[in-house]
Amino acid sequence: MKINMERVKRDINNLASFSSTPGRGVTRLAFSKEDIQAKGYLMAQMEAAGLKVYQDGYGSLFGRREGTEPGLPPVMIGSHYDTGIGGGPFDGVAGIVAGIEIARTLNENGVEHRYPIEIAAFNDEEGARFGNAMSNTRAMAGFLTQEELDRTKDMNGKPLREAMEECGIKVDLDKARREKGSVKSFLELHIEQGPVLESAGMDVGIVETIVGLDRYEVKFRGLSGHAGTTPMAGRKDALVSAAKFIVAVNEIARETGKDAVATVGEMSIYPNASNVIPELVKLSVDIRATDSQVINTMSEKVQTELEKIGYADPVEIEFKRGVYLPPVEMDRDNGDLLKKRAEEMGLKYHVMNSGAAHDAMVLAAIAPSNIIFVPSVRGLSHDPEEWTEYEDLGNGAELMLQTVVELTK
Ligand code: HGY
Ligand code: MN
Ligand code: MN
Repeated sequence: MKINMERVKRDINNLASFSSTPGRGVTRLAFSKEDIQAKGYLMAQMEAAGLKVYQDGYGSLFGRREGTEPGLPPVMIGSHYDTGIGGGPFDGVAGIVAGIEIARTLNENGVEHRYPIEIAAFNDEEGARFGNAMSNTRAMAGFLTQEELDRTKDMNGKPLREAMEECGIKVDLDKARREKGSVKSFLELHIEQGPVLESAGMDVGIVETIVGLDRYEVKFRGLSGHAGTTPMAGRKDALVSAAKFIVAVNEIARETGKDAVATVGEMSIYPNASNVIPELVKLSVDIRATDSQVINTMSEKVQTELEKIGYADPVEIEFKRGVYLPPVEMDRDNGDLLKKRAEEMGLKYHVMNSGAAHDAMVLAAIAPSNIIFVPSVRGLSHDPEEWTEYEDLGNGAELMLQTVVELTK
């Protein structure tokens, strides 16, 4: 039984074409035109693979290959199909494409299994448009509330609920929610998005812990004014205060050490004109570590820094938490199964943590969840140069296939 990598390559290339920044990486923001195109493509591939296709109350897409005992909870394999801005062709979709290819391979070999298999295509994992993250899987695990849904807007003020309805999704959180035990296991094949596997010469990674993630939005409000006629004394320059904060965030992570990281990745300036003193600056803060205590300490220091700047500078500061996800341990038993299968396949595997957040960290709340990493060339991701050799992706998909056959017996 062998995965057909030509079909995988075809799907990855077709999906990469659904991008709003052609020639500058893949940009497929949640609930955008490109999202609708990609979702339609995945639906068609699932149907062509003989899967029973359905959507849940949050618009997540599933393709079900029935088991001989349909009443049993499914083994679910999948990932997300949205991207960040100017991302690469593999982040997320590689796990969905591999899942659909596994279904085709099982069909071609006439393989039956007791437990049903469901291929899952989740949206809005990146949070690149609405500033949240893992919305679809948080809805599935019951973590996403009506309140969050109602207050969430994109950078142009478009409400999330409205953007979803324009994509034909009438949100029903009750119908999205799955209870603990309703999924036997969740497996996600994902690119590593870092340099570890490539530099260690490893074929696959088996993830033990996924970092926790604490995301904030901060607003600095000063006073616009003429750049030429306004004396320096008495200016209320929002960007100067924001700049002090950005440097401080970087310093806090550096002095924390261990695997602590903090990033200000998104920023908007109003009115953003060369001859006007900046009135309003909005920016994102992304704090991560594998130890929740380290995350909390960094978040506290960030808030203290804001208080100091607010006290010293004549600007108003608003600080709003976007999403908090604690660090998550992957399932040990299925992790051991992955190691055993990898050894039998002669694959060199590396047990490691994930510095990137993933849908598996949310679904771990309702099902034993695990991630298989495949190497990223030069460790690059969230970048148009993101690349994974198809031979490496094939190893990950074969390992996934062998493990799914075992888990669905
Ligand atoms: O941000 C992350 O870690 C993931 O790539 N969404
Ligand atoms: Mn991803
Ligand atoms: Mn990503």
